[in-house]
Amino acid sequence: MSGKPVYLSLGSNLGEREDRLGQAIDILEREGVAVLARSSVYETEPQDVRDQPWFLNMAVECQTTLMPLQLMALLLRVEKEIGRVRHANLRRGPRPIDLDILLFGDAVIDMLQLTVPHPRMLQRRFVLEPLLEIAPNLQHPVTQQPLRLYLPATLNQQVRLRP
Ligand code: GSY
Repeated sequence: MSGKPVYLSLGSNLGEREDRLGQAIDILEREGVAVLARSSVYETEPQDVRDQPWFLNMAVECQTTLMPLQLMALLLRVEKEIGRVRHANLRRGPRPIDLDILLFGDAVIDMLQLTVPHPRMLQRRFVLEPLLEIAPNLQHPVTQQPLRLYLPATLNQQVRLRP
């Protein structure tokens, strides 16, 4: 499969968190997404809504023949299959699985349903740290700056490698 590298962020803070991350990767592969690299699993302090369990987060590099909106629809299906019910009144609360497109090659997409690069990725250590582990030389397609330059400003957010 040829094509540009796509980077996804995976997170879970409900139930058997590590199993859920693995399950999500298995389903993506079953659906034809090639997972080329996966980061370590990190235990991370919740952002936005602070009063909730810590997350496990990781990043993966994929290749897919899907277009960005098709990939987003697949991620929503995977979330559903793993048991996530989206609550309109609890948008940033606990979840068995959360899957986000961080980068889709160097595409810049600004649609109602989907924004790529992910709009909050540069402020989140739980995204940057796993992503830089598997792709230390990535540049942000909008700012054209190396992603590693954004990490220092996030170091107050607690993150530890899962043993
Ligand atoms: O945006 C993804 C869900 N999420 C997370 C997360 O995955 N990890 C951490 N540490 N905090 C989060 N807050 C939200 S919302």
